[in-house]
Amino acid sequence: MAAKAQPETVALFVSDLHLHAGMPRTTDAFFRFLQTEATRTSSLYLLGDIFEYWAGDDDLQTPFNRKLCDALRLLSERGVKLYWIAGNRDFLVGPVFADEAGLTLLHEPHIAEFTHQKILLVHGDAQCTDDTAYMGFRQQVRDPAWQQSFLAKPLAERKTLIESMREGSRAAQQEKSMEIMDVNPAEIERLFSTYGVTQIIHGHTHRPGVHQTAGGMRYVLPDWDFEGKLVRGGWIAMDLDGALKTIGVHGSQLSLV
Ligand SMILES: [Mn+2]
Repeated sequence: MAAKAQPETVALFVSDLHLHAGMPRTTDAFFRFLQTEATRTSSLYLLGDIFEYWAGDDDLQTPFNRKLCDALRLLSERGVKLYWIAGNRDFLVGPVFADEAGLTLLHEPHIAEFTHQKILLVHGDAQCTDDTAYMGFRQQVRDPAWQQSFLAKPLAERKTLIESMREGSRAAQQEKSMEIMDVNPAEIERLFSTYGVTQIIHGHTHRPGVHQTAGGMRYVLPDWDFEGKLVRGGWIAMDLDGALKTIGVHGSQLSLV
C-alpha cells in the first residue's frame, strides 16, 4: 500500500444524506466523496441522518447497509478518524455498526477540540424547540427503555413501524411553518454560553448557511440529493490553518469534486 499522503484538511463535516436503496445517485455521490475528498483529511465527522432510517444493527445484513458500512471501514483503515453523531433518522445506530464501520460514536452536544479552536457539534433536531410535538416524540424515542423494547421486536416489524413513522412525519411536516422547523435562536445562544464556544456546526434543517449571532458563528450543513436533474450536497472543511469553508455542490451531475 502506498504511503499515506499528507492530509489536505484537518477535518470534514457532513450530514443529512438520508441514504437508502431508493437513492442510488446520492449514494454514489457519497461513495465518490468517501473515495476522494474524505481520503485527504484527518477526521471525518458524520453529523446525523447519513441513513434515512436505521432499524437496528442487525439490519447490517441488508446489502445496501453493508456496502455503506464497508466503505466507511475502508476509509478508517486508510487512517482517517471517523466520528458519528446520531440524527433523528438513524439514532438507533449502535456499537456493532460503529465497530464494523470503524467509527467512534459521539454523544451530542460534542465539543471537538482542534489546535486553535473548539467547535460544538450537534445534529440540530434538539435545537428545534419550537416544534413541541417533535420534541415530545424525540424524548420518547431517545429513552433507553423505549429503545430496548423497540429493538427487541423482530426486524421486519421494526421496519414496518419505521415506515409508518416516516409517513406520519411527512404529513406532520407539511402542516408546520418554516420557523417551527428551524433551530430556536435562544436555544443556540444557550449552547454558546453554556459550553463556552463561539462556533457551532449542525445539519438537520436543510438550510445551509453561515450565521453570525450574538454568541458566535453557526454553520449549517446542506442536505444531499442527487436523484434529479438538479443536484445538491456538500460539506464543511476545516483547512490546515483552521479556517472553515463550506463546499457546496449545486447544479449539474458533473460538478461534484
Ligand atoms: Mn435530521
